[in-house]
Amino acid sequence: MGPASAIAELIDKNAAKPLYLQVKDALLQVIDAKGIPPHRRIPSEREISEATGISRMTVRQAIRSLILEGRLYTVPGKGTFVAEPKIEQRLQHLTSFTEEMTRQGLRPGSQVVEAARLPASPHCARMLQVEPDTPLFYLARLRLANGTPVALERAWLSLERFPGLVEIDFSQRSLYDVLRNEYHVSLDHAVQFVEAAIADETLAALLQLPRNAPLLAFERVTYDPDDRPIEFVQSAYRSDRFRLSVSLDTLSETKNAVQRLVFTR
Ligand code: 16G
Repeated sequence: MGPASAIAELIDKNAAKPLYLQVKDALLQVIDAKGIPPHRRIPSEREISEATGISRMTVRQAIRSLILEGRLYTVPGKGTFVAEPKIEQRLQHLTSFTEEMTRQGLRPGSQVVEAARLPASPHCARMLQVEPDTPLFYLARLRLANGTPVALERAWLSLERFPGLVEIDFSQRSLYDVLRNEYHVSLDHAVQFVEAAIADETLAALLQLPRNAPLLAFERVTYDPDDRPIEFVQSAYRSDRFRLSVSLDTLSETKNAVQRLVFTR
C-alpha cells in the first residue's frame, strides 16, 4: 500500500477528532511505520486529498502544522519532505556548541560573520561587570551542524582580560577550547535565559529560513569559580532543528527550602 492510501486507512470521518488533526497524526504514523527516512518526499497535498476524500485545504492545514513543528519541510517547486530529527540541547550542563554537536555525532562548524574590537555598550558592560566603553571582543558566528547553519551566536568578552582574542581564527577554533587551553580559565557556571523569537530579515537570510520563522533565543552569562563573568552571549537557534531537554527530579524538603531561597533572593 502506498503512503497516501495508508493515511486514508487511518482516517475515521465519524470520529470527534478534527480532520486536520487526524491527517496530521496519520501522516506521522505512516512516516514512522513505513520508516520513511529524512529528506524523502511525502505524498503531495493533492494525493492525500484524493486518497482520503478530505479537502485540500484541510490537508494543507495538517502539513503546515507539521512544517511549523519541524517534522516536515518544503522545497518550493519540489514538494514536502521528511525533516531530520531535532538536535537535542541539554540545559543542565555548561557545554559548548562544539561539545554538544560532537556528543550527538554531528560535525560542528563555524562561519565568522564578524570578529571585532569594540567599546562595551552599557548593557554589555553591566552583563560583564566592566565599565562602559571597556574594550571588548565581539564575535558573531554562524554555527553549523553537518554543514547546515543552525544558529547564530554573538559573544562579547573583555579584551582587558583576554587580550589576543582578535588574532584567533574562530572559524577553526572552539571558543571554550581557547579560553580553557590558552587563557587557563575554568568555565564554572552560567545563567541562561531562553525565549521564543522570530527571524528578522538578516537572521532569516543567515539561517536559511523564511522571514518570521520561529526561533529559540538564548542569553547566557558564563562565570569563573570566583563569580567573575567571562562571556555574555546572545544566540538564536533554529527551532525546527533544536529541542531543549532538561531532566527533572522531585523537590525534597531540603531542596525545596533552597529553591525558595533562590527565588526570593
Ligand atoms: C554554546 C553557548 C555559548 C558559547 C558557545 C561556545 C548556548 C546558548 N551558548 O553555544 O555561550 O559561547 O557554546 O562554543 O548554548 P564553542 O566552544 O564551540 O566555540
